[in-house]
Amino acid sequence: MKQRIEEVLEEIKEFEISGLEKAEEFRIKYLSSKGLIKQLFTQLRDVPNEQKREVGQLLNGLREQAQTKYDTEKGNAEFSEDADGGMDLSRPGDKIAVGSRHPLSLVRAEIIEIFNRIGFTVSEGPEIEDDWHNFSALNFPPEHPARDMQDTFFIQKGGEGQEELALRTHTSSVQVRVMENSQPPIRTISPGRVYRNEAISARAHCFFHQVEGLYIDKGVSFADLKQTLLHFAKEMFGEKAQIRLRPSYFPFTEPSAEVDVSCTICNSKGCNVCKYTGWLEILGCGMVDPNVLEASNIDSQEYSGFAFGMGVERIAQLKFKVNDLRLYSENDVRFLNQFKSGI
Ligand code: 2NL
Repeated sequence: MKQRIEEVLEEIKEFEISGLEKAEEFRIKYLSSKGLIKQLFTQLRDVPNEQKREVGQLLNGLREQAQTKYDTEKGNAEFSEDADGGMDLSRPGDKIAVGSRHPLSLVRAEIIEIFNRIGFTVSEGPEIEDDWHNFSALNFPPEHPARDMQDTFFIQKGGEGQEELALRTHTSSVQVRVMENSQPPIRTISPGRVYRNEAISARAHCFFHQVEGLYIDKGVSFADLKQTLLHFAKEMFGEKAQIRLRPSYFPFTEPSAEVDVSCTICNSKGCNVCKYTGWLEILGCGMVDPNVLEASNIDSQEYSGFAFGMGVERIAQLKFKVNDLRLYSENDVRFLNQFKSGI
């Protein structure tokens, strides 16, 4: 019996396991319930009692060796089959989902590029503003409705020794800072998020995105404003685009106008987007009120300027035919995935 165990031990040592099939062959031959080692254990019954202990120990050692060899070699075989034979190297890789740029980012970038090309730089500023930069410096009278809780998100009511702070309602506040910190010529646009205290619906939201423009120098005229905006409309909506100006009112400009672009959807023939007028409103503008220049220490006798402000959502709506403002901030991938261009 001892000799038989020695022989099997030798056999096991010499057995070459070169792959998963061989490993299974080894397991069946030595380690399975009908395998050699199990048989030897059965024969332990016939071993004389005084040898039982010694032979039993030898058998246990044999089983342990076989099991260790099997575990190690099987592991090795699995590893090497994974690394080559088990893999189809010609299979295409897994598709990685690539995100897309948000339509508002695409349109904002396009607006910025158009104005960069004609010499406007970008200026940015805080979203939390004081009364001066958001209202007073822009010629808002003390009782103007925009200063009301209903229209503006106040975040700190000005008590004794405390400044009143609000979420900015337009990015003109950034341009006030530019005027305060530099002298003309000034040619700048300020893109950014602005806030209004409004109920959310398809046509209104409590925040939206603006790009405002400001040009101050000697002799800047309303004709310069008109031509700059016509250039913008053609760059943004195509060479055929036309604009028209309607008189309007803003506290910070005089005279003021609202600007329509010819309907790009029906070529001004009339459709339900332009409500059969042939025109779509895109922005507000005007000549900077002398009071606004003076409030920021710019001599209104020497300098004049124009300014305009547009909603990025509105421009994107016309470019991409978006019919509900809420789509911009809901992050529905069925909406966002439609804007794969520009990457
Ligand atoms: C609109 C109208 C406008 C301005 C913004 C402006 C800025 C300064 C001085 C004077 Cl610092 N004006 N900005 C002027 C006219 C209109 O925006 O409807 N925006 C969505």
